[in-house]
Amino acid sequence: MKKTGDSKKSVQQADKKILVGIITGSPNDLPTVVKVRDTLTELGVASEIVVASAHRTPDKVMAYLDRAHRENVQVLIGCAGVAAHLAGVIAGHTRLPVIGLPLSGGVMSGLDALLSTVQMPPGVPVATVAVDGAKNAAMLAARILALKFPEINDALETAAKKERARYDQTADEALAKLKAK
Ligand code: C2R
Repeated sequence: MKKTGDSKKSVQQADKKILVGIITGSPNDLPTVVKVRDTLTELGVASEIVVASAHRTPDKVMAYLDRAHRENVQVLIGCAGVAAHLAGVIAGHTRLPVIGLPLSGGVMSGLDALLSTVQMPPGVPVATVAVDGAKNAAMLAARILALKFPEINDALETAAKKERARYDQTADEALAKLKAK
């Protein structure tokens, strides 16, 4: 039964137009980066992940940006660790809004990636979220899209209501649920 439901969902997802392009600097980043796609999927937003590096495969980054522009992708998310120039390079090659997701790892636990993503020169903004802030990268992309797509605004409202419900229970109810996990 579950299998049928899952495959239905993935067909629906496949039918939807990709609105968010998620580019990440290494296959090793994927365990964190996939959470961006998962959150967007929960909000009904179709996205795709492409592994490409401004340092190692700059031609692949440019080829993806060409395709993203042609296919009317609306928001781009650049994810990278250490010397994280990827989101900045993307922002230099597009007028689409670019969100930067700095990733932890390496000797500085993500501080290096945070600074190299956020400290952009004036005129080339990268809206940078917290180190490993996959959920917020997705939520910010959805908020940008919600300006244009009312159904995404509705999905954000529903998600906020669900979050609110966690705070409307008593401490004892919350404790009981935590113990049952
Ligand atoms: P490997 O684990 O593949 O050696 O990569 C990746 O995002 C990854 O976190 C180590 C780290 O290097 C990052 N990377 C960048 C860029 N390309 C890869 N910061 C870039 O273009 O900015």
